[in-house]
Amino acid sequence: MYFAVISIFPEMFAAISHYGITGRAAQQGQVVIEGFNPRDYTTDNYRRVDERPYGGGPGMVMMAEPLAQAIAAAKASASARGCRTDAKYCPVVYLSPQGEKLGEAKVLQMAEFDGMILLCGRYEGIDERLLAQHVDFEISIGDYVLTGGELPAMVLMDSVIRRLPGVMGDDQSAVQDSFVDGLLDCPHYTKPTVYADVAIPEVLLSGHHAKIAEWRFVQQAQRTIVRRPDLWQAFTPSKQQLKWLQKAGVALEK
Ligand code: 9D3
Repeated sequence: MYFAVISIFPEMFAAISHYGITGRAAQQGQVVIEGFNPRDYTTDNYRRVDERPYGGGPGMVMMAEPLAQAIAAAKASASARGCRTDAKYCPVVYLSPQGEKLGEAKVLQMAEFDGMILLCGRYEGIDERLLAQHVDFEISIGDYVLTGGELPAMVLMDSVIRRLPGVMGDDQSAVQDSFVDGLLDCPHYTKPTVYADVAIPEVLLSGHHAKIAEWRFVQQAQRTIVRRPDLWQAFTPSKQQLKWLQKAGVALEK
């Protein structure tokens, strides 16, 4: 999968290109991450990418032209790398507080693209005419205020890259995780068996795989009920899970 990032701080993306599972995916060529700095597409001596807003007010606004040039360069590179540049296959995505809030369903959809061009804003925002002409959709990562779109772009890339076939070490379907099955994760324990005078739950040492699966599911359910009643509301237990919940005395009325 191809990622172009349009950012005045392209060096920030070392965090995702060089470390951990995403770093390995980049090294192995499963993903290509390429930065385009709008400053490189300016024509003035100061390499200005921002200007004062028409109508007044605080802060600065990113100018359209350098961003348009950077997007054009990104599309040319995407094409040269065999990525179809149609919005259907390689959309321009603006990371924006006004965007649709990112969730695992959207991540899974986005993992189907050939690539994407991620537009990262700084300052107060971007000239609306650039957005209207070039942006296919907008994504927010949540309702809190950040200083720019780079960290949200990396959050999006990380969540998409780990859904690509062959990126996670083991069989992906075998990797149990929160949100995929709609519940929070169970607690995890490793060596030593006693730490700070606290022993691990005995069932985990039993070697009884069915009992362990049951214990883990009940833990997931209990945590989800307390911490994320919204997720519990949307969860439909299987027959087996219903039996486990009844046995554990977990109330089912929602
Ligand atoms: C005065 C109005 N500004 C501050 C409230 C608006 C504003 C502009 C630019 C707020 C944040 C930003 C920078 N943030 C992003 O570019 C951003 C973001 C975020 O701040 N939170 C969650 N998701 C995202 S995606 C991009």
